[in-house]
Amino acid sequence: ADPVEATGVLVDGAETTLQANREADGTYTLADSSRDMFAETGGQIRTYDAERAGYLDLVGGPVPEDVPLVASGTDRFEGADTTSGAVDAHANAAKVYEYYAEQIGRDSIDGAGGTVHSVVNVSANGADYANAFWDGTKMVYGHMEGVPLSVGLDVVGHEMTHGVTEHSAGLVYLNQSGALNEAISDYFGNAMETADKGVAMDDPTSGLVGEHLCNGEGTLTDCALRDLNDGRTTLDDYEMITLDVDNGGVHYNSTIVGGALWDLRKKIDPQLADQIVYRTAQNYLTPLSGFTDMRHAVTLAAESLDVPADVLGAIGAAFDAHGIAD
Ligand code: ASN
Ligand code: ZN
Repeated sequence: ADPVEATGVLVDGAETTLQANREADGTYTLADSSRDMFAETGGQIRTYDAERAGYLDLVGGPVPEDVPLVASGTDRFEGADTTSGAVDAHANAAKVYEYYAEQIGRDSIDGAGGTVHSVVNVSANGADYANAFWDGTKMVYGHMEGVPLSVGLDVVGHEMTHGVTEHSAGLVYLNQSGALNEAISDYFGNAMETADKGVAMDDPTSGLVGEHLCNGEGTLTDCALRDLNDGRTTLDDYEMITLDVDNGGVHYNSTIVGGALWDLRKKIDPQLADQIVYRTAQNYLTPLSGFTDMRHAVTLAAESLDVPADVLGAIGAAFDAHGIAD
């Protein structure tokens, strides 16, 4: 590898530095081997352009050989590499990598400096695929009304956190365990975005998920997919949804727990909250944990960090407020 700094134009028009690779033929590719651990592991952050291939053909397994690593003849990535979402995906994957490395102490999705693969610009039968997902090996991103999903650091953090969760708690993506899986992804995606954008935790928009994906008018709240501050509680709001619909409502019931975690992050030192939630998923959950297990797991994780009593009190209050009793 021959690591170089390149320049990318983001969807919002701003320029950003991208870590790239200079290939033997003189072209530049979105392959970042610059991270400290990558020197030992050979890992990279790699970004590919599916060129509107159908997303279903990309689910599961390694990136197919006919899906190219994003390349440029110069050290600038712009034009089609911007509209595809590749520049934003590469820049945001690096931010998520850095957050996990520096704030959490985790090296990459697998915790061992493994390669991070992002595929942008997929379609649904040629039309926009208005979603993004982690498939067990890689992130895949479509467009929502023309806007690449990868522009959202909260979205990229959410998807990469699905990978982290898969390598730890392994929460089954159904019903309550699936909603916990979603809540942990929302939590870290939003933690990363608020830190990056300098949004205060008590700002009413801090809990919005996907609020920067909008194309055109509308407030951030109108644009958002979900709101961790939506105030939902289990007692009133938990819905038994059949498994045919959203895996039993994993994106619907998630804000009940995500809201409790977000309340906690508002009440205590956010970095301590991140450590507690991270350790919860690493050490105190099992694949079929539910909401009550989560309350106990968060408490145990906090105790393992020798937190003061007021932090334990804040955990209890956050779960109480969302209808999850001891
Ligand atoms: N964007 C969704 C998510 O990551 C995709 C899905 O339904 N799994 O939660
Ligand atoms: Zn998700």
